[in-house]
Amino acid sequence: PRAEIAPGAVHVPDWLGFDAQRELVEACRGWRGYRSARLPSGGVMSVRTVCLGWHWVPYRYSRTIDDGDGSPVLPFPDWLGDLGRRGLADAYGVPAEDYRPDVALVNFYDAAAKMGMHQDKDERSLAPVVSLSLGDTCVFRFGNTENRGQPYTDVELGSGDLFVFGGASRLAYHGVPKTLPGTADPALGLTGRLNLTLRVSGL
Ligand code: MD3
Ligand code: FE
Repeated sequence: PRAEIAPGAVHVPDWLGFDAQRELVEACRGWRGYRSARLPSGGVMSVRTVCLGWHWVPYRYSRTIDDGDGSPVLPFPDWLGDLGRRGLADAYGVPAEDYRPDVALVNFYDAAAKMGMHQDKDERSLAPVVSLSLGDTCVFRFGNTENRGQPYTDVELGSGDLFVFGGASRLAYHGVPKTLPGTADPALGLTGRLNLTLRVSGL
């Protein structure tokens, strides 16, 4: 079952099987340095993020952890690029051998974390973004390209769900108003929610 929420925005529930989900949770646990990004406005994000390939600091990318100890950013593994290519091909139903994501933002949500409505426009490429969710279900809000408010559609994203955002949806406002604590399968060994977004930096 594959649902086109808007042109270029395709949701594939339960795309990753349970074993693959567990492996991905394990990989996310191995990446160190999750931190809450500080916004220039003074706010601190409630989501905790670790970056692979390029380091994201609102509102730019760099090769070093500029808001940390200045060390080089973790590498973006080949297997994760392969997973992103498979995701894009399955969601759009077309071959995607040219899709080469080089950044992953891995977001961890505890029971209280959320993400306000925003656009992803720090990438210099408008190639699609591939999103994978693990653990607790969340309410994902998919808006429009004009403003942060209505119209929007709320969609629940559960563990193993794939979502691809390309084409006319690439610059749509979106956010996560809440997670649903305690909805993860206990056998997954994850309290909270993880989301990986694979992107092409264009840098
Ligand atoms: C729609 N993450 O990291 S994933 C983000 O669940 C982000 O952690 C959310 O928004 C999360 O920037 C939502 C779904 C998503 C990701 C990228 C998009 C939706 C998108 C880019 C363009 C349009
Ligand atoms: Fe985003």
